[in-house]
Amino acid sequence: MYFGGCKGLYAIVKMEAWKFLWLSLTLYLVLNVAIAAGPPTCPADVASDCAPDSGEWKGEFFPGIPKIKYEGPKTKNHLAFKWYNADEEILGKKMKDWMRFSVAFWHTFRGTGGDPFGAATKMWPWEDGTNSVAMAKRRMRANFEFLDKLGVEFWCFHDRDIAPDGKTIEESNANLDEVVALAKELQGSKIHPLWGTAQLFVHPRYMHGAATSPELSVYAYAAAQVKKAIEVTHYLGGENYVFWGGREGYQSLLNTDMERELNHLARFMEGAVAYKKKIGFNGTFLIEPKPQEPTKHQYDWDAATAANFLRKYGLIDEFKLNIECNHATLSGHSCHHELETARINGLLGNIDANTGDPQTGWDTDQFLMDIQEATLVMLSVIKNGGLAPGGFNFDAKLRRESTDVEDLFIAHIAGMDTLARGLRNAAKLLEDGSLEELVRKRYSSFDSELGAQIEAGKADFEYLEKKVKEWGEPKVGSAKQELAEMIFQSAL
Ligand code: XLS
Ligand code: NI
Ligand code: NI
Repeated sequence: MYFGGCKGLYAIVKMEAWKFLWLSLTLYLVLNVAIAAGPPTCPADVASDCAPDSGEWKGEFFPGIPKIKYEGPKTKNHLAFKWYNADEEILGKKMKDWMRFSVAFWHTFRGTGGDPFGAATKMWPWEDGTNSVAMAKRRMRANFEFLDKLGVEFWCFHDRDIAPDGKTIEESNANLDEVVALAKELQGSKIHPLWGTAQLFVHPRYMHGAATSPELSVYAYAAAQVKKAIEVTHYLGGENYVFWGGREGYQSLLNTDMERELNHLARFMEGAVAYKKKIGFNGTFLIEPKPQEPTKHQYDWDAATAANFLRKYGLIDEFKLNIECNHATLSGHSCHHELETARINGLLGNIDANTGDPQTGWDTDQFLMDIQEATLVMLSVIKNGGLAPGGFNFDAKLRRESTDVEDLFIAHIAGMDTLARGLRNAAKLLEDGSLEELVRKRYSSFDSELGAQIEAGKADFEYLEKKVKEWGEPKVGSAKQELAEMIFQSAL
């Protein structure tokens, strides 16, 4: 403003030298104060070093990124939704209510791109390289700006990714309380956790397991940690609580008492249920099956194994399952298979939305970008009547080689669009009805009187033998698999 026009310049030239110097100095000071008082922002570019220390920072973390809006399939804007239109109704329900998307704090804000062979590739501009409480709080602010810009109302966390571990459990709990208090403030009334969980796999004390550790003091420590994690999830208004047993399993059966470990695991779950009821937490408890990694064999191998565990120990009414697509494929199933197994057992509670790589044998946690897979996933979700109080948690991370801050947005947008597209396709298929009709026809012989008797458990083997003698050799029809695939493809 001062040097804004020709008039201003002319006046300065006419000024005496000392006055000019004095004016420049004042101006310099005024500008400096003004800059220091404004909220610092962080250019969305990893090369910028704008976080030299871990002081609290309330500026903008993603200054170049607008609020993400729906622009429709034709848009060329990669920072817009093409298929996910939050308030649009599909089969009588808003898209956002079908999806209930959630950002996974650990991948999005703690993921470094490091792998077993290489160092971190991502050092986000707001990170100062420490694991301090101040840094944790700053990161929490980044999380809420991210959620707000993406238009997502849920987030998921492990206790130890949001706040640093302390030297004692009291110190760890105090750290967690400090960060959680800020999260509660930043959440406002619209945002809350889809679920919380305890990280029972990073610390060396858990190397033999947590609830299944042969060491009693570790079992107790895990119980204390889960107790606290349930408390903070409850405090933040979390709708679910997850148990993923990454170290609950064995490396060798020669040194393992599997029966005793499984009994301990069941006691642990009973303890958690009792505590949840005691404090009035109404969120759903979810078990997240995974067959292996990091442990060679994990007890919650897949949906059917987890269901059997819950039934055996009388816990089936207290839990549902959190199905992760990448875990499904690791267990030799498709994601669709795991979702259907959970659904028909009344256990489909939540989905960890990700996918693996067919050529890589581990949990690569990629964003789900396959429209066909998304359509199959959404067929199960619609048949389940939605997932609420569960939803879709993006347990997915950027590739090691994706290092721009905007990639965090692009990945989530593409993941949300893919599932939204899956929802649209699945709705089309169900409205069209031919696939369901094909399945119905395939079983139509059971729609007879005898079929009803069999299904009701009222046809004994002697009676069935009599019918076989009367009918002779059965006539078996076509499965129509290719027709089913053709119908399915036509909806994509
Ligand atoms: C790891 C799991 C983990 C859980 C939460 O493979 O997916 O991230 O979702 O502990
Ligand atoms: Ni997961
Ligand atoms: Ni996983």
